[in-house]
Amino acid sequence: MNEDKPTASQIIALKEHKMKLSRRDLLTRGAALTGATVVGSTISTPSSAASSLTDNGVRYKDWEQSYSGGSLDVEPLEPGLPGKHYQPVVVPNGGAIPFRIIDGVKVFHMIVEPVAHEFTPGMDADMWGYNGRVNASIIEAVEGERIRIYVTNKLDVPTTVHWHGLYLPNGMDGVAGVTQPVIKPGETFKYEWTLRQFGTFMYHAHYDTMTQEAMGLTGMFIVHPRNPQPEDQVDRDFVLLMNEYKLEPGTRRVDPNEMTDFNVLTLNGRAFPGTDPLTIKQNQRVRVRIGNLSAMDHHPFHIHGYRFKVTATDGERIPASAQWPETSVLVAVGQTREIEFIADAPGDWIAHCHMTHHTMTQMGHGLTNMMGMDIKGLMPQVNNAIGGGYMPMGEKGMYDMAFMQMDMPENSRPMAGVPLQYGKGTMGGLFTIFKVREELSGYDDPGWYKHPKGTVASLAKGSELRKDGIKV
Ligand SMILES: [Cu+2]
Repeated sequence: MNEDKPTASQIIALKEHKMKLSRRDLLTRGAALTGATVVGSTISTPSSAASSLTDNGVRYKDWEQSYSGGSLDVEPLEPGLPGKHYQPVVVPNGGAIPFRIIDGVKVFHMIVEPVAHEFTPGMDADMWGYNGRVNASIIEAVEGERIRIYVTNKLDVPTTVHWHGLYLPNGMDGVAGVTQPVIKPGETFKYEWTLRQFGTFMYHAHYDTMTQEAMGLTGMFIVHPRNPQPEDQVDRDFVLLMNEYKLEPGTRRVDPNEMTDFNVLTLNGRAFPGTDPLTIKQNQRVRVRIGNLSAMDHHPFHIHGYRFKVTATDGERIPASAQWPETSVLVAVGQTREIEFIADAPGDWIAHCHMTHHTMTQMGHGLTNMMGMDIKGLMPQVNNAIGGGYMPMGEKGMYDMAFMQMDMPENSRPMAGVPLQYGKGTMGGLFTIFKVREELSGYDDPGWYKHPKGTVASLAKGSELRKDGIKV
């Protein structure tokens, strides 16, 4: 129906007014442009135009004009406030950078600085971060508002900040040398633009990026919709950023030169058991915004006990008809994904990268396979000879390490032996737990789930084996 398509100038006119309009207005305007008729608050359309009037119809029309948010020259809307314009997200092990409002502009102050960072209790590293945190300081804003971000560089090297996935004037893109000079040590730069989109985005250093991201300079950037629709609203809205580092046992400096063998895999800068659980009341609707700014690895993030829907990427919210079900969502380097589910099943549901080496902290690779060998007494001898740091897997895998009294190098954790409800575990790294409870008085860690009697896997009784004809 070519005659029903809006002309380019109509699209531009629509876009110029877009920021001032509610979503219903947008639908109405879109309907007018596509030849639909509007009766009261109900939109009726000729069947030929119906396909362009899905819930995202107007935004898809934008694609004919622009992939980058349209005209820069939009009139900012009033700054959005928590509790009034949006429900703040939850950042396990982290938080939002505070803001103040000056003459209708939301003003943030980011500080790039050295951070003494704890990956998990017993394992610290000297890193770089934003506002005192590594990977866990977020910027939270609202579609349509104008933001001004001051960036103060307290490192002794230059840096810049790139706003990843955001529509902005080219000169605000934060690429050292291409769109701006570097921010020298001690300098404060100013970034300012009007947000013309909503969703889950990221930010990171864009000068000597390989080194600076490997030292910790990444974070998440959340933009809430100006006019949230029922499908945008959830009860718990979590943010998780995935990263990977190399920290040799016995050292405190992460190694930016590592290209493949990362040994500390993190969520919001923390490795299990240092990751805060995600606490949820039964039947709450949950969103998890997952980003990946690892150096080299894509991570399939898997949640036990649930399926979820992939509802958005950093490109756009996915129309309901195109959202797809998963139990693991692959988040590639440089991507974000939003997933949603109803937490109707209580319990302690673990969630982790499904690449098994990414749930092991300080796993040593390139070592001799010890499976089936008797290595008792070997470690002290080897470490004596080479000055420490040798940590092979056990002769029966990680299992025997969990129970062995090992001489651990300083500032490292055993790969196995995390105390859990039913014994010691053999996991670390990119791993956390969704704690879904029938009753909650707050969102602090509620402890381990108390399983109803008869619902936990248990040792089979002889009588049961006999009855079911199982011979062992
Ligand atoms: Cu992974």
